[in-house]
Amino acid sequence: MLDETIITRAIIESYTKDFVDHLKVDVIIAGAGPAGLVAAKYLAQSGLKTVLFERKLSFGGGMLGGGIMFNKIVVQDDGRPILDEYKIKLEQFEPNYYVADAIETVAKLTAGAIDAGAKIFNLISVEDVKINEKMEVKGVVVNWTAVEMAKLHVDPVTFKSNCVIDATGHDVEVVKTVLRKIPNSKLNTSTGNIMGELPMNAEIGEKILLETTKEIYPGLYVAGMAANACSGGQRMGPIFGGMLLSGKKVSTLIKEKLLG
Ligand code: 48H
Repeated sequence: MLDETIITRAIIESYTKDFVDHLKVDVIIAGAGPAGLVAAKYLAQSGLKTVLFERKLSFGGGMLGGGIMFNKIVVQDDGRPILDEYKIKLEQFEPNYYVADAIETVAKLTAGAIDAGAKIFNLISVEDVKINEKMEVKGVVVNWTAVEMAKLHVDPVTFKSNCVIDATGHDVEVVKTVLRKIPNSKLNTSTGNIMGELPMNAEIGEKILLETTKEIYPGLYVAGMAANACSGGQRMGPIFGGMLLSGKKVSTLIKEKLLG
C-alpha cells in the first residue's frame, strides 16, 4: 500500500535539507542560461560549493528557443571545444560555423553542472543582494517566483556566499539592484554605471564579451549577456560560443580569487 503522506514527507524533507545545506556556499549564480550553467559546472568541478537560482521552471534561458523559435544554435571555432567536452553533437555548416540542437545543448549543459556537483534551484528569483560592512556583495536575497508574480508582500530569505555571479541576461538584474540600493556605488565600467548593450554586431559582440566578463562590483561578477549589457557590448543574436566562453572565463576569475 502506498502512503501519500510518506511521498509528501519525502519531498518536503529532502527539499528543505538541500535548501539548508546551501545557505552558505562559495559561489551563488543568478540565472540558469548558458553562461550561468557553464560557470556552475567549472566552479563545482574545482571543488567550490556552487548554487544556481533560476526564476523559471525551465533552464537554458534564451538558448532553449534558438533563433526565432527554430531551436538550433550556432557556435564558432572558439566555442567548439566547450561543446565537445559535454559531448554535444555538432554539424559543420560552413567553415567556422557549427550548428547544434538547442534542446540537447541545454539538457547537457544542465546535466554537466549537476554532475559536477552544483546545486540548481528553479522557481526562485534573486531579488536583492546581501552586503557586508564594507558594502561588498556577500550573498543574495531570494523569494519564490510565484510570490514575485502574484506581487504578494511576503518577506524573502538570504543565502550567503563569497562571490555572486549575475548571469541574468539582457536585464542584468542583480547589478541593477546594487546600483539602486547601495549609495554612491560605482561599477567597474568606463562610466561607473550600466552602459547598456549596443545593437547587433555578432563579430564584435562575441569578442568583446570576454573583456566585459569581470568583477563588476566588489564580490559581484557578470557573465553572458549581462556582461555586455553592463559594459556597452554589442548583441550578437543566436550565436552562443561567447556565452559558453564567458561562463568559463568567470569561473576562472573566481577560482583565481578563491583558490589562488
Ligand atoms: C533568478 C533570473 C533572474 C533573477 C533572470 O538570458 P539568458 O539565456 O542569459 P545568458 O547571458 O546566459 O545568455 C544570453 C542568451 O540567451 C541571449 O539572450 C543572447 C545570446 N542574446 C543575443 C541577442 O542578440 O539577443 O538566461 C538568463 C536566465 C534566464 O533563465 C532567466 O529566467 C534567469 O536568468 N533570471 N533567475 N533570479 N532575478 N533574472
